[in-house]
Amino acid sequence: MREIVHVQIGQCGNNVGSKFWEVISDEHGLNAIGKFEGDSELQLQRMNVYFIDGPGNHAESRYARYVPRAILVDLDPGSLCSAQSGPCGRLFNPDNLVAGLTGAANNWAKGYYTEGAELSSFALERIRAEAEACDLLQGIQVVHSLSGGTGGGMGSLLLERLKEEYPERIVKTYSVIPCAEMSDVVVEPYNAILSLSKAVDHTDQTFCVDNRALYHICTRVLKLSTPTFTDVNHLISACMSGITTCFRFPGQLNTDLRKLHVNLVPYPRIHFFVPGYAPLLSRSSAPYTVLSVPELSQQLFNANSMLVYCDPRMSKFIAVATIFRGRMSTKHVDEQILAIRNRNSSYFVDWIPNNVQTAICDIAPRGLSMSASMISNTTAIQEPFKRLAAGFDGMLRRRAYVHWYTAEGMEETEFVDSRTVIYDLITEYQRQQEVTAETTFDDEPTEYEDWDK
Ligand SMILES: Nc1nc2c(ncn2[C@@H]2O[C@H](COP(=O)(O)OP(=O)(O)OP(=O)(O)O)[C@@H](O)[C@H]2O)c(=O)[nH]1
Ligand SMILES: [Mg+2]
Repeated sequence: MREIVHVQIGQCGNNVGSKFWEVISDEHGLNAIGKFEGDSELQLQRMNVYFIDGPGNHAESRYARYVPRAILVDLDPGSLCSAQSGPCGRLFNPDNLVAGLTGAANNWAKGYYTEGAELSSFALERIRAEAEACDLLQGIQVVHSLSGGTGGGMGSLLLERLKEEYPERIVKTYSVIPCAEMSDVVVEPYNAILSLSKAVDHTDQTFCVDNRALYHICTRVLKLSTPTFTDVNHLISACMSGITTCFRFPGQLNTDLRKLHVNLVPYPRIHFFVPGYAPLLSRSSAPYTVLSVPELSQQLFNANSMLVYCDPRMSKFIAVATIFRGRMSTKHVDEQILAIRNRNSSYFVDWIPNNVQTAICDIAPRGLSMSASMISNTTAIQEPFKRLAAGFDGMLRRRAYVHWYTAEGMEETEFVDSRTVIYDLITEYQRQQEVTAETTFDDEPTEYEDWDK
C-alpha cells in the first residue's frame, strides 16, 4: 500500500484538517471511534492510504478500529483541545498530539526561529515514527495557514526539515491564504509572503485555498450573510475530499501523488494549484437543482467555483486534473470536458496538448448524487500573490512591525529576500502565460530544431 502521512498545524490547520478527517472517515464507513460500519468493499480497499489498520481489526475484537495517520501540532494547546473534543476527536492517536505552551502570537519568526524551532523536533519525531511504520510511503501532506505564526512560521520550518529528510517523497500542502474580510491581523501579508517564499523550494505541490474566495462563495453563491470558519471549512473539506478521491478509492487515473505530480507540474517551481469544486448550492436552491454532468462541468471552470480569488479569463491554464464522483458515463464526461477545452482553447496554454485530464469515481459524496473537483495549475495564481506582495511592500517600506521579527533573531534582509523570491515567481508565471508553442528563446538548445522534419 502507498501511504500518506498527514500533518495539521496551527489553529487553521487543525480546524480544516479535523473537518477533512470527519468527511473522509464518513466516506470510508468509519464511526466516531474508527470502527468500520460501512457496506461496501470499495470503502475498505484503499483504506491504508490514510488510515492505520488497528491491531484488533483482524481478530473481530471489540477494539477493532482504523486510526488516522495524522499528527496534530500547535504551539497553542487550545486548538488541539478543540480537535480532540470535535466530532472525530476520538479517532486521533493521543500520542500524535504535539502541543506547545503558548502560541506564536501571529509572529512568523517565533514559529520559525524560536518557539516553533524547539517544538518542531518533537513533531518530526512523531512524523518519523508514522513514516517508518509504512510499507511504502508515497508522501506527506501538511494543512496550515500561510499567515499564522505557528501554521506559517513553524509550518515552513517543518516543511524544510521534511523535504531534507524525505527528498524522494512528495511533500504537499493545503495552504490557506489570508484575507482582510476574515481576519484583522495586520502582519498577515508579511507572514504569508515569508511562508510562500519557503514553499517554492520546500514543497512539491501547494494547494492554495484563499479565504477571500471562500468568503465570496459563502456570501454571493451560498447567500450566507456572515460566513464563519465552520462554513468556510465545510467547503474546503468537501474539495479536499474530492481531490483525494483518486488516492482513496480504486480507479485508473492520477491514483497516487507521484502520478498527479508528473501530470500537473511542468517545472518544479510552478507547483501552486488552484482547486475548484462543484456543485456550490445554497440551502434554498439545493432542492430545486438537478445535477447533471454538463452542469457540473460548466460550473467547475467558472471563476465562482475556484477556491482562490482570481479570474481564469485573464490567464491561462497550464494543466488541469478533474475528478468526477457519482454514477455517470465516462464517455459523457470526456465529451463535456473536451468541448469546454476546445471552446475555450485560448485560455489553455498551447504547448501542452491534452492538458485536461478526467478521472471518475463511482462513489458520490454524502448527500449528493454527483460532484466534481478540479486541480488546476493556472497562471491566475499570480493574483493572490500580487495582492499579498502589495500589502507586504506597503508595510516594509515604512519598516512597520519589523522589530517584532528581528527580536526573534530574524535578519531584516530576509524580508527583502523573500519578496524577491515571490516577485520572481510571479514573473515566471507571467512568462508561462505569454509563451506559445512557437516561441523560441535564445538560451534554448538547438537540437530541438529538426524535430518536425
Ligand atoms: N479557512 C480558515 N481559516 C482560518 C481558520 N482559523 C484561522 N484561519 C485563518 O488563518 C489565519 C491565522 O492563522 P492561525 O492558523 O489562526 O494561526 P496559527 O497557525 O495558530 O498561529 P499563531 O496563532 O499565530 O500561533 C487568519 O488569516 C485566519 O483568517 C479556519 O478554521 N479556517
Ligand atoms: Mg494559533
